[in-house]
Amino acid sequence: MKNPLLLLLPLIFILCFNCVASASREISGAQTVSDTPDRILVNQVGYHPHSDKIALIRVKTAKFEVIDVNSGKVVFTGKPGPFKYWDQSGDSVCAADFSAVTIPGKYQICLKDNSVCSYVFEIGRDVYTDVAKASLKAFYLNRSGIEITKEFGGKWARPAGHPDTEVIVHASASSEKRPEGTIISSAGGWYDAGDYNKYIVNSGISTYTLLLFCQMYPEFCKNFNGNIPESNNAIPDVMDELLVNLRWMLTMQDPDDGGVYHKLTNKKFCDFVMPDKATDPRYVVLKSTAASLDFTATMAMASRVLTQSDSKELVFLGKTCLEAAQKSYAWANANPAVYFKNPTDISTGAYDDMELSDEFFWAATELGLAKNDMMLISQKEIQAQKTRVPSWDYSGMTGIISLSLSDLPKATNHKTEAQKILLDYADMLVAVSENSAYKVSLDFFKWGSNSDVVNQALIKLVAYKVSGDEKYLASVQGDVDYILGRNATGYCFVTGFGSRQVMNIHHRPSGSDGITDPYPGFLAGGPNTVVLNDCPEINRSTFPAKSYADAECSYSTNEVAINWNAPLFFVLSAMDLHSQNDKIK
Ligand code: 9MR
Repeated sequence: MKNPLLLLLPLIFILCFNCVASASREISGAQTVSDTPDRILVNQVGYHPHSDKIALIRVKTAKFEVIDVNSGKVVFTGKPGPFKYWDQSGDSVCAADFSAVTIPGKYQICLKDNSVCSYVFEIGRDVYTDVAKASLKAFYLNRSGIEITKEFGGKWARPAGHPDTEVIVHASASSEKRPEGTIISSAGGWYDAGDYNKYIVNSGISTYTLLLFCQMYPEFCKNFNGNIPESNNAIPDVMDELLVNLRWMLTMQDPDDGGVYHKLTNKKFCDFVMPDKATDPRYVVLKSTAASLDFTATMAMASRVLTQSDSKELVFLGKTCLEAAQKSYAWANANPAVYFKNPTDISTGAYDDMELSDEFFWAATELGLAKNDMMLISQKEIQAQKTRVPSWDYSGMTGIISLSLSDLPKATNHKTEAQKILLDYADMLVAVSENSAYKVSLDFFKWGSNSDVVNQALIKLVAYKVSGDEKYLASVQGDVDYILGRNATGYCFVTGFGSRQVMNIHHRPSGSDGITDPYPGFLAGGPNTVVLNDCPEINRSTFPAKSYADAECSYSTNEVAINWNAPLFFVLSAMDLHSQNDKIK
């Protein structure tokens, strides 16, 4: 168990969030300052030399100073903008623009003769490299069925758990050739989140996001070293990592009829124990329309990306993926309304979705692009998609992204239509962030709100790729700043990074390994008011943007998940690349 005092921290944080703490402390390399960093919110990891740099100040002040912590010298003095209220956080902040500071180094922002100072942050070219690498390494750390070695997992090394070579066909998934109780093998893949189950719907969007990254930034992928067991093979590490899950997904298709099991799961969520100690039986549950469609789209996208590879093995796998996609698509069309609902004896995550027109659109789009057959989708269907961020229950936007980036001559008209939708949406997101007190596009806090922030950033990065307009990058910077500390809670939301770190994620291995530090590189779900009573002892804020608890019990705000880390990796790496090239095109 972790230090029990740590469990009290969230409570202390919530009680003291708005109070004035004034104890003095020494920051290494800096002069003694008051412990008041919550009053100046910064990106705690840092900024690229030429990016926009905006801190948020919560106290009234005529000026702010940027101090080089090594020399103690003031390198910039500025005047904050006007106070702006945010109804989501219930407080007002003013913007302190210090973009003029471009020399790499370590800095703090201070007010009033250093009586109030921010956390120390860095300005540097590779400032996101480590956090981007950690966010991909998190997938390795969450791999199912393999040992995490000391060489690649460091102090988070652990024995293998969940071999999933003997998985039981649940009654809901029973078919003629695979009746209830049949044993199948479905090994590998990633654990979904803080639980040890594996869900096709969520795997689909997560794997697609990493495939999209490989498609958009092939050169970056070639040079990227993720320090995973496969790093020495000829395949880029990002691809190696996503192949772990793609190969598992293939095992979830019933070879007899092409339908795809919705999930591989225990009957109920297990206790907080390490993977090798979690030995309850595992089941594949109901073949669903949503799983079959998301599987179709992901496999079709994989076939497009893999067949571009120099590796014969991957080209062959790409063909296998396309065949699998065609079979699952046929199954979904023959079974268009098998909506998932947990059977009465199963209570793990449902990923249940009653609106599947967007999944049908996505599957048809990806299959059309993979087969060079655009007859599968109409302009009308493209126009019918909602402008919402990609999510496990909304696939319209993933289809729009794929069409926007297509080079197929036959898809020219579809592409024009899709790009228009995408750019209009991205423009709307930019406008919201420009007007927002906290400089983000997020204005609605769902479960996993942090993933909405990084998915909004992903949309802007696609818009930048399509248009070359730099305004999108400035807005992405605001999203990255938010995730890394410039948010209403004051936490850096990626484990292992920042000055105010998330310590108690709802993640079974992190909670049961006896190590104080959580597994690094994971994005915490983030504030929301969807569920307020997950920790009976903690009264969370009723303001959505502050309704967060760094407590293990807070599954609704402090869990981690593969569909949240995939866009995190995407965005941090794209920004890292931006600093190397100064342009992401
Ligand atoms: O991310 C999912 C969120 O959108 C839903 O509102 C929530 C409740 O159904 O479930 C979340 O997904 C969880 C999944 O069901 C089980 N593994 C952990 C996921 C993250 O919390």
